[in-house]
Amino acid sequence: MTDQAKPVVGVIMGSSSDWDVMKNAVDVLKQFGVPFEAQVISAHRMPDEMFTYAETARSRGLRAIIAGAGGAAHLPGMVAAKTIVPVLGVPVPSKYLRGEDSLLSIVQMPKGVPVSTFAIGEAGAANAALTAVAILAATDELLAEKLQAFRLEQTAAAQAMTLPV
Ligand code: RP5
Repeated sequence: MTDQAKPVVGVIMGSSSDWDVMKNAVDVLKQFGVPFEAQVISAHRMPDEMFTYAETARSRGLRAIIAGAGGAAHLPGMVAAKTIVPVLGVPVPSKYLRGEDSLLSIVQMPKGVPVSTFAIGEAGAANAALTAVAILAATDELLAEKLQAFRLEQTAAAQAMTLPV
């Protein structure tokens, strides 16, 4: 999956079974009009493709990589090992440990090679994309205005909340 313009954000995941979670990141990128690419890159089943993806990410124009994986979720960390493009890790819920294993696998990077790690599941995927938008907004004033407007919408929605008392 590739947006028409040259992608600036890469969304990768270890399996097509991660898509239901990771599509939440793609939805946010679409909402903000950020050109992206999305594909399956499995760390343990496609290690050579994983390294090529990471090694070429920066020269291909990617400015952030959102990497989702479940279980022994080594994809974000291994991608981060091969690129200086910021890697935003999304723990995908796993069958037996509900993604707590994924979270700990992704977040516990040794000092020196960071992976910015988000919440387990849909919220994490969406927030990873919002962070990618914020990274791009540092040098894109139009995107910054869109992000500010998005925040103000949430403020207004919270202010309009009522309780059944
Ligand atoms: C990881 O293993 C993937 O990220 C996925 O979350 C998990 C299960 O993969 P499948 O067996 O569904 O392909 O590599």
